[in-house]
Amino acid sequence: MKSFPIPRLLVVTAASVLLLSGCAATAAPASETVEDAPTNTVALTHSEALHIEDAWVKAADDGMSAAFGMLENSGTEPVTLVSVTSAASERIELHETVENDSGAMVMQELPTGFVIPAGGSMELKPGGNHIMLMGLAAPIQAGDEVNFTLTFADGSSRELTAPAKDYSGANEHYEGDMDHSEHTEHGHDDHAESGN
Ligand SMILES: [Cu+2]
Repeated sequence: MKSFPIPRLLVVTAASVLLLSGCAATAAPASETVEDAPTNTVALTHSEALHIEDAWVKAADDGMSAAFGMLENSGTEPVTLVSVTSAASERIELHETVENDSGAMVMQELPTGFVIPAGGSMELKPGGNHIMLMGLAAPIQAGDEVNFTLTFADGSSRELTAPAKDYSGANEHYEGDMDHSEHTEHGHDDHAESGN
């Protein structure tokens, strides 16, 4: 009895809000967030803006491998790839390859992920940036299709399937790890030498 007029008022208010939202076209439905979301409502997600060409994975029996390809950003703002996962590998990192103090090329994780500028591209290639597979779940053989999930800084994600192929060059970049120089000081490193 006493509650009767109240719901009716709520209905009218809600209807007004809906009408206002409808006029605001692409604005977010919750009115309190409209002012916080200026232009992003019409921009592409990172996942939508990124095109991936010629993706491939290096075939490997165990241990480490890497995935490569061309990342192209067709959007109007930078795309940041922050993480990659796959059932094919226990751990996956985004690596860059740099020259260390002694002139050797070593790879290291890029904590910021891969940033592809608006309208630009980034090539992942042996001896350069790459998606590092650390701890293969099973051998990856040439011809296998490897599935990845890519996650971006805006929270969007996408699947990527890349064929595996044999690649014998630049092995030293993948066989060596950050602790390699310490092993060799002892003179009896019995692993990780196949690339040299
Ligand atoms: Cu690496």
